[in-house]
Amino acid sequence: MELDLSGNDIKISDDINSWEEVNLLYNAALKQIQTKIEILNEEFQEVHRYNPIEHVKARVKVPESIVKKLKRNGYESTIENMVRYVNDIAGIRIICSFTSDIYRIAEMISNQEDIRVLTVKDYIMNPKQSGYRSYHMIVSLPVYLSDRIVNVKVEIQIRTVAMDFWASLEHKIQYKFEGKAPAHINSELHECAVMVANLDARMLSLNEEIISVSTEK
Ligand code: 0O2
Repeated sequence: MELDLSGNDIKISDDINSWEEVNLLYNAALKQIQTKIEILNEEFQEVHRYNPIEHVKARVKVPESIVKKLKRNGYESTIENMVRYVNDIAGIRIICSFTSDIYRIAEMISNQEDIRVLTVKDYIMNPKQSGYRSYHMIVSLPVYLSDRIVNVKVEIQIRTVAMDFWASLEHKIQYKFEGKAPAHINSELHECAVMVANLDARMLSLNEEIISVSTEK
């Protein structure tokens, strides 16, 4: 039997009706995707003598945050609504050194045969109004249980170390001010985001120069 927790065509059987079940499935999906990313990174290291990934963080969203998100979007707190409307119950964040690594990693993930890319949001090409930059993908992948296969959604955020530094500070500030930070702080944060984008571009071009010198030798 194959169940689909990945799109609009959701068939939630009677046996997926508890948070524990949902938690198990999303944790399993995260473990699988983490292993895939580790393998891709090791293969890349083997072939190109270079690690595109600095580190990876994974988490299952806590029930309180899921309920808050549902409420914010006007949905009742049911298991069905969680699975249907909350795309980031399972979230993984991949941190790399250079902007070019982001697209390389995204492509390697999309090329995996059992991963289906549902949506892509490129906040690097199109930064958010806040200045936020990152590459987001919602993917689905099959989790194999003893009696069935369940397709589970995972949100993947890919960003550079510098983008991550900015995003975590901005997140802390917005949390502190409950999303209503004073205008001068928001504008300072926006300026910092532009500086981060420039820094990323300069570091990338420096790295490309280093690579071209070492391949000439
Ligand atoms: P948390 O606590 O990080 O989990 P969707 O999730 O697709 O239903 P949305 O908002 O359209 O809703 O998705 P989007 O734009 O892809 O953003 C999802 C996540 O990206 C957020 O999760 C944040 O982690 C991050 N993010 C988006 N915008 C910003 C920003 O301006 N600043 C920072 N620091 N992070 C951002 P959550 O659910 O908001 O929260």
